[in-house]
Amino acid sequence: HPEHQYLDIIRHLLEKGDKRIDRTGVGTLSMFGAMMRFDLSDGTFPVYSTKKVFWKTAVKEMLWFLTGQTNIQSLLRENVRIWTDWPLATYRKATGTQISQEEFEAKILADDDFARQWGDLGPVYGKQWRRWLGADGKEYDQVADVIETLRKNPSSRRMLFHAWNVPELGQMALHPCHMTYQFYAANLNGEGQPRLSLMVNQRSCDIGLGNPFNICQQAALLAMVAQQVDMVPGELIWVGGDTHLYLDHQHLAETVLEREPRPFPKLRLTRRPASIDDYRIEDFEVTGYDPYPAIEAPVAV
Ligand code: UFP
Repeated sequence: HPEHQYLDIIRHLLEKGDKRIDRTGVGTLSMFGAMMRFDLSDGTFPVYSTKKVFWKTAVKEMLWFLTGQTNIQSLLRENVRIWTDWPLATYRKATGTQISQEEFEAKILADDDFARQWGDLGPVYGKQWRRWLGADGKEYDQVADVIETLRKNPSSRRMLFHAWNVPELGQMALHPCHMTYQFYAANLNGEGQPRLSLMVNQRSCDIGLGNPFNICQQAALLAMVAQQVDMVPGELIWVGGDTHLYLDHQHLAETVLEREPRPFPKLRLTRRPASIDDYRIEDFEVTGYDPYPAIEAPVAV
């Protein structure tokens, strides 16, 4: 089962991970250089089964990246709360108040001025993917450029988008973790549709909470881009730099290792939207997802 790739990384971290204090102060068991490959050509959607993954939230985050937005207000409207911790911490520090997450989110939703002042994450993924500001003053839509190249010159070796915009790193709530998305099309002259693969380079990976999310949202992206360029999904190849287990996620690690993976679900896009900008969560039909129970674990901020 391909999910054993994930479990093997977790086992390796528990047994041989390098124990260190990290930026968040929580501490991790860490390794450098990990890889997983998922064959998606039969419609497989790699949502791990050994703990329940809230794949809709992950796909909604991917759709939000694609809009180019960077304010949590639009995420909260979709009931996605995964980015709140960072602006909340900034707000608490700046004002010296102990406002609750619920109260803070309610204010972001209700008050546009408040959202503008406190809800923006800085130039994170969406901004860099869709509106990278060049030194020439122009904005570059890297996602549209990749799609155009896939249509016009699919054997190109230059089909990628990148979020590591050096001069803007300091303004981001979090430096990009999943950094580069590189595409590769095969079977361009054979029978049947070309196969589109995606390799993601993730410089830093929280294996307990981040990775299960990242893998399925990256598979969702591959499905959308493939559909837009009339190809079928091939492989998702995931490469991790500093791949780590937070020390307060050891219960999560031990629990998933006790569970035998169940078959991955299938993904079908129920319609063909006009462009990469027109997908909605309702377009993702996932069947056969039968996970073990979710495992609560704290996010390191
Ligand atoms: N992280 C992920 N995936 C993500 C994301 C963050 O694993 O999509 F946004 C984790 C990795 C790391 C932390 O534990 O967030 C970022 O911290 P740092 O910038 O110090 O690497």
